[in-house]
Amino acid sequence: MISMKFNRSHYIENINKGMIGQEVILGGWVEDLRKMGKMTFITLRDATGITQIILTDDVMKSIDDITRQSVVRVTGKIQDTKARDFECEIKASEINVLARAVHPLPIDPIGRLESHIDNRLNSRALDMRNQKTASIFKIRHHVLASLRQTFLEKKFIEITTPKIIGSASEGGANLFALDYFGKQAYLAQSPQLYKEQMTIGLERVFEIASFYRAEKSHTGRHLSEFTSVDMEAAFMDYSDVMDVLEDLVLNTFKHVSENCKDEQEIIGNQITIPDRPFEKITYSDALDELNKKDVKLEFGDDLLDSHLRIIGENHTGFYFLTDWPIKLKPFYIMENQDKPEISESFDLQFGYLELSSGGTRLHNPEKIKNRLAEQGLDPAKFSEHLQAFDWGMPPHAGWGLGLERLLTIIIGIDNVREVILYPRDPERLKP
Ligand code: AMO
Repeated sequence: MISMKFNRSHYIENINKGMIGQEVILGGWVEDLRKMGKMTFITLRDATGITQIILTDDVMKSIDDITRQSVVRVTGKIQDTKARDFECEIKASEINVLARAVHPLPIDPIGRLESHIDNRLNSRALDMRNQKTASIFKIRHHVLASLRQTFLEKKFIEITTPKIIGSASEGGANLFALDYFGKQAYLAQSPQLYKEQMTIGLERVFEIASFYRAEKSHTGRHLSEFTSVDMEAAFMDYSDVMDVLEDLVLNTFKHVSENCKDEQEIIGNQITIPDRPFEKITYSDALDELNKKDVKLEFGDDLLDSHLRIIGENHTGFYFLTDWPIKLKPFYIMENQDKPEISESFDLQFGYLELSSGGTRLHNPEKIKNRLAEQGLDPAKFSEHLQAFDWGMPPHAGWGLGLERLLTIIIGIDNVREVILYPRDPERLKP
């Protein structure tokens, strides 16, 4: 007899026909429960799989009551089964209810009854027993692992920059303000200034972390707290960092396609690896395309969601939208040496959806000061940042990629709230 208090002898995925006759202790959740004559059949799920448990009335008598989704520990012997869905089953000699699930439950975690996303988000932990939801988060885990692996192979160092900051890092008004021991502080919208500074010693850095945007956007692609994948590299320009981004995206697709086969099947979305190289179209090309569709824009006009949707009709997969007008770009983006009205910048798009933006950065502090002033920002407020530019700032480039947006493409859904555990948006601050 194996004696363990809570410990299991096996995960369900490790039980097989070759073990018939062996005694095991399993722990998990009662997914389903059916009484048939003198027998009770339980389907038991743990994080690795699902199996069938057979209980005789004698064993059932030892417990008062058992509800679906309760946590149980089962001791029993592996035996052959007639059930079609299982290769073997467990004949229980003992069952203990470790925690009872109180009914009615707020959602059906098996997903037989479709629940509204708001109800699922309000009961997110229970939603995680829905195999579709669990698969999304297993894929998210693999995407993060793959991104880190590719960065590592490319000799990038992972950094963690502050999320509480004393002044707006990129200008702009979309910051959450907070009181910091009587001083005004903000939640960081991106690691922009810190990641640039780090290139002076570490050369190639990346960060994967939560950042904050106080935008009242109600779309399937905006969150108030999102996960940004950021990189910055010395001695690279925007074309080099587009290559890095393309490698990262392709490696991620390959990794998920190979390592998440079950999850893709459960979600019902088979991943196709995108072709390389990703197409590159310039902002001016995009204007021409829009003009042909009778949308008249001038050079310098921003591309709105409605415009990107039109461009996305022609470009349905990944493509880079490059060479934006300098006046549409933040102060740290470098201009094209021959045509200063154009910037060395890009967005990575998937159809209409913007996944990433980046560019070559200015590394001359005087030019940065001029650009700050042009954009109505006070260079004095950036003095701590700018001092690093007097310490031997290398030419550098980088980008930021929205992890949740990328995940919606990989998973084939259209709402970022599905791919983050507890989304924060203008309406949702809890749970
Ligand atoms: P940008 O503001 O374009 O650039 O952000 C980069 C990417 O982050 C994602 N993103 C968001 N995702 C979900 N909800 C949001 N509210 C949200 N805001 C942004 C998008 C976007 O493409 N510092 C620059 C990057 C750089 O130049 O390195 C920046 O923050 O996918």
